[in-house]
Amino acid sequence: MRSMMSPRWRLFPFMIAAVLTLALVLAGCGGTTSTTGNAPAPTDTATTAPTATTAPPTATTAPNGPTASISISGVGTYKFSPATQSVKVGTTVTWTNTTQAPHTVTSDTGDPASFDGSVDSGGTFSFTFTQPGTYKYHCNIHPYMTATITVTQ
Ligand SMILES: [Cu+2]
Repeated sequence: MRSMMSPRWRLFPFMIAAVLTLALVLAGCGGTTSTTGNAPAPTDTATTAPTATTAPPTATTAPNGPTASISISGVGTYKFSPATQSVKVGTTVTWTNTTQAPHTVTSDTGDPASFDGSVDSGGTFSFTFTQPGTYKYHCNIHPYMTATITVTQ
């Protein structure tokens, strides 16, 4: 009885092995074909994404409108140069202190607008004139330093 059964039990593991290898081969083929078909999709979005269309924000500190320059000059006796200046509405005036002393750029009155800037040696002060009118100004440290800016339309 035992000798009759033994040949079938010996074949059984080989049949299982054959079925398993067949299943693995089929699964492997199906797996590789499906993944290669989906592969090239995400590369398209990466090429169109990062284009820098906006300019760097360096223009925020510089005025957009017209500009004018006035220097604070002199040795011992100081002055605004030029002492009289006419500009258009919207002009940004920049005072540059070329002397060794500190000064101020101070409006005489608040009409039509007031400004008061301290300018150390080598420093600058800027003010944008948005209203027409006559602006008399002076230096608080040296009251003899007087000047006028006329703003026209
Ligand atoms: Cu001064």
